[in-house]
Amino acid sequence: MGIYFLSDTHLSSNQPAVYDKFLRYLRSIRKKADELYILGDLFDYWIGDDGSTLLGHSPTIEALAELSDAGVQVSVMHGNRDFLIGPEFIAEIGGTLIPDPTTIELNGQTVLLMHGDSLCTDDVEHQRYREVVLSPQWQESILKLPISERLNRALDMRATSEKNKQVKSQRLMDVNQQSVLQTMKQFGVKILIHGHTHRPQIHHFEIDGCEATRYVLGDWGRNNDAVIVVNSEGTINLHHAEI
Ligand SMILES: [Mn+2]
Repeated sequence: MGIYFLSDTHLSSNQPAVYDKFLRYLRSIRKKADELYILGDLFDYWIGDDGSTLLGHSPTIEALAELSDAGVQVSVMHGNRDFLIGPEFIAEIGGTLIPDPTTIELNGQTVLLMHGDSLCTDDVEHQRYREVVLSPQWQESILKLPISERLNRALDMRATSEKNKQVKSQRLMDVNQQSVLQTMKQFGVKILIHGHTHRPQIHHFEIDGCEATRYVLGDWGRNNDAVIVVNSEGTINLHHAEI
């Protein structure tokens, strides 16, 4: 049995191969997982829980609900694309919405879980965007709009984000190490797991003379489907999603 972590599947009906792989992966872990943590950007965009059928996401809801029914504890964190995931979706899948950041205990050690974009502090523009879209007032005003209007806005935002990614430097879009250290110290942790940057990797460094580790999950779009599986001995493994 194990604890599974994944992020950045960016599910969208435009990417049927990724969608299919994700559904097969969920089925494959049903008998092996105790817990599944989805650390943001499960969906490429989300226009409110009432828009899930329109976007073709019923299969994901069903697959996650099946996982919950099988006894797997499913926890979902918002990413910077699917921050409008709400209580209705969470109830439908039988899961829990966890805040970003969240700490959990893993084999006697406290582990910090984040989506990761809040650590990309060099990208001032993204931090400003984050502040807007995470404000309850903004979210409330968006959710009041008709579904078609919400969809148009989501597609616009997605296009802008793709365009920005092409002109921003690689360094700008990665985490800022000072922000990593500061956040890990603030939460008193030596292990951090996050996604968002699409750079699956294990980084070792020191915090106050102690060994610290940052695990980065992959994105599923470009065959970067790096997930984390923590086995019953508590070993943390980062590897491709095996089906
Ligand atoms: Mn992201």
